[in-house]
Amino acid sequence: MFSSNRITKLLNIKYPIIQGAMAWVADADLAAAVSNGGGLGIIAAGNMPPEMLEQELIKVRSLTDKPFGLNIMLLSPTWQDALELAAAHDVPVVTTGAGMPGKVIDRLSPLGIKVIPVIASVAHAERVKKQGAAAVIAEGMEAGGHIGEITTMALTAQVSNVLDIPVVSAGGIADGRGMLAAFALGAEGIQMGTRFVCASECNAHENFKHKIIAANDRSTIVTGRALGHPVRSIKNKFTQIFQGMEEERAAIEELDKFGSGRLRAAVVDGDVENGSVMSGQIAGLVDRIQPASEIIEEVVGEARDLAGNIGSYFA
Ligand code: TUI
Repeated sequence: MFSSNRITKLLNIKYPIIQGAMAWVADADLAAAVSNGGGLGIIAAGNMPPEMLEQELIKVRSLTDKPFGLNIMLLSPTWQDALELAAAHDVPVVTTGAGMPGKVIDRLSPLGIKVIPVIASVAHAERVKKQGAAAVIAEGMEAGGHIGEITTMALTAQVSNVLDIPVVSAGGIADGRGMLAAFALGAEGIQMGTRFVCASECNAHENFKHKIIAANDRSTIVTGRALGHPVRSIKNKFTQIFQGMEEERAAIEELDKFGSGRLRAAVVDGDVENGSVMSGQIAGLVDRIQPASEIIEEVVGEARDLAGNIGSYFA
């Protein structure tokens, strides 16, 4: 159903589909389900205490014999612990987010661990390529969570133009149409987050999943620009108050304090009014909970059928 390309070969997977690394959401259960379905499942280290992360790394190997990845979020105070755990557990692939991954590449590449940074601009992409990245994930501002300023369409095409290493496209992709569009722009793989939140194997609170299912195209908002870390999430009581505070130029410390612990509240406790329901703009397209393997087969099948139809326009 998919021949192979540089991403499937690099990662040793069946389909070039990577599961987005979502803090508090992307655990061993979700990662194993995606990897067993032929994609690359990712465990998000996020702000996880190192002991808990180590348990997840042990658990994922008990659930799958397929390759998987670990995401290191570089804004986290514990990112160096995650780095050492990746080395100690010989994690096949490491993705990074929210910063420059030079130290991660220097530490892990000599061990044969493939490092694939998430980047949000052409300049970032060129820098991580020089630092030794195996591939990049070009993430547009349609994505959920911490984002850059460039759209997926503009970013994927421009990054693909300047890099000779493979490009994976992310942000605003949740079906086969998005996959095919990414390929047309020069990507050789896609990363999906929001769609995989609604996988049956995902342990995010039911309220969080239903907030995504109920969302439409205009349901998300970007807050946190004042903090220098813009974050996209679904509009709710929390974003409304936070936005008001930003408009009134509240002190950084006050905003930081107000925002602290909100993602966990939404994902773990299911408080989707006072918590941060991070989600991409494509949430409006996600309308049901289904197994990860079914999501993957559906996306690949749609892209394949559509490629045939579109090909015929040019016959
Ligand atoms: O990292 C993400 N998405 C995330 S991280 C996260 S946890 C969080 N929670 C609250 C505030 C901040 C973070 C939730 N979602 N995606 C990858 C990504 N990386 N998006 C943007 C970037 C990025 C930004 C700047 C990558 C590199 C970069 O470099 C800046 C520099 O140092 O030049």
